[in-house]
Amino acid sequence: MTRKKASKKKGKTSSPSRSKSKKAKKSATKKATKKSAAKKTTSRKKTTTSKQPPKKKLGSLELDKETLLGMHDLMVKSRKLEERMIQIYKRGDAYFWIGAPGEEAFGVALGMQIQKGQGPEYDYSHLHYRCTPTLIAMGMEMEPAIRLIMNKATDPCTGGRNFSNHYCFPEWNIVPVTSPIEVQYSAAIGTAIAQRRRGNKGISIVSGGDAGTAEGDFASSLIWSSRPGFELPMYITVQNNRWGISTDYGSQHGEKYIADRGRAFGMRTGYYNGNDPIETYLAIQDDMYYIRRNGLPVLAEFEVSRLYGHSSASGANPTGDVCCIELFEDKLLRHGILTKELIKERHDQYQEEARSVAEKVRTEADPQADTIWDNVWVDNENADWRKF
Ligand SMILES: Cc1ncc(C[n+]2csc(CCOP(=O)(O)OP(=O)(O)O)c2C)c(N)n1
Ligand SMILES: [Mg+2]
Repeated sequence: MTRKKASKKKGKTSSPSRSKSKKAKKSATKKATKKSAAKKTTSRKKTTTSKQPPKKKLGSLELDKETLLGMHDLMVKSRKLEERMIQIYKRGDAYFWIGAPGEEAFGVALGMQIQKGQGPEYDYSHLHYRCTPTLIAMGMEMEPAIRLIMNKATDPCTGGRNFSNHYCFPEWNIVPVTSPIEVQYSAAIGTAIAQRRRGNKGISIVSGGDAGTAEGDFASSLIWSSRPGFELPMYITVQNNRWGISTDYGSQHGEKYIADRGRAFGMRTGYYNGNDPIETYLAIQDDMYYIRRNGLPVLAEFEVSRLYGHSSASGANPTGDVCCIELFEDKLLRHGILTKELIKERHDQYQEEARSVAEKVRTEADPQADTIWDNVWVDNENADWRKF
C-alpha cells in the first residue's frame, strides 16, 4: 500500500510523487516536536491516549483482523442506512436527502478513533452533512438518522426540525451540523481554545468539503490554529470529492492540493486516498497522536467519492464513481479476511435492519406547531420574535 503521507516535519505536504524515507520522517518529527515544545507557552498534559499508537501488522494490510472486520461492518451498516434514506426521500416520506455514500472509508475510520464524551476533555466534532459513517462508527443506531430525515418529533437531534445528516449529540460533543457550509471551521476554533486552556487530551475535529474551502471560515481556521505560541489542538480535515454541487474542482482551484495551504502556516499537512479505509485509518491515527501529544494543528485532505451526487436536489442517482466498500471487500477477499458469504450476510442484515427501522419510524408522531420555537435559544427565552 502506498501512503500519500505528509512529511511529519511541520509545513510539508506530501504528494503521491513526493514520499520521504522513514529515517528522514523520523528525524523531521523529532525536530518538529522540539521546535513546537519550545514555542508553546503552556504544555498539554500527557494522557493515556497520547501513547504511541501500537504497531499493528497483518501481512500488507497493516491493521489487525478485528479492526478490519469491524471497519467493514460499520461501512456496510452506514451505506445501507444511507441507501434506505434515499429511498425514504424518493417515496415521499422525506422532503430532502443529503448524505455520505462514498465517504464511508473516511467517516468510519474517523469515528472509530474519536474520544467520545461530553466536555472539553473529550474530542469535539464539528462535522458537515456527510457524517453518518462517523456517527455510526461512534455507536449511533439507525433510528436517530431515520427520525431526522423523516422529521419526526422523536428525532433526538432537532425534534424533527432539520435535514438528514444534520446531527447534534451534546453527550458526544457532536456540535450541531449546519446547512451553511464551512461555518464549522470557525466554530471549531472556539472549542479548541477551550481545550488548549485546559491542557488536556481533547482535540477539536472539523470536517467539510473541497468547495467550502473557498469560504473565509476555512482560512480563519488555518490562521487561528497556527498563531505562534498559541497553536490549537485542531484536526482540520477536508473531504475532497472534486465537486461543489455541480461545479467541478478543476475550474475553481489553482492549488494542486488543498492541504498545501497549510504549509504557508507552518502546519503539518497530508493528502490521502480517502477511498482506502486502511490508509485513512492509519493517517488519522498518526495525526491524532501528533495533535494530542504536541497540541499543534494538522490539515489533512482525503480524496473521496460522491456515489449519489450532491443530494436529492441533484436527483440522488448513482454516479458510477469508485466505491470504497467494493475496493475494501476485494482486498479483504484476496487476503482471506472476508468470505463472499459473510459479505452477503452483512449486506442483507443491514438492508433488512434499515427497512424495518424505516417502517417503524414512519408510524411515529410529527412535531406539533407549538414546538416550533423549542431549542432556538436557551430556555426558549425570547424565542418568538413576534413577542419582542
Ligand atoms: C455559506 C453557504 N454557501 C452556499 C451554500 C450552498 N451549498 C450547499 S452545499 C454546497 C457545495 C459544497 O461543496 P463542498 O464543500 O465541496 O462539499 P460537498 O457537498 O461536495 O461534500 C453549496 C455551495 C451553503 N449551503 N452555504
Ligand atoms: Mg465537494
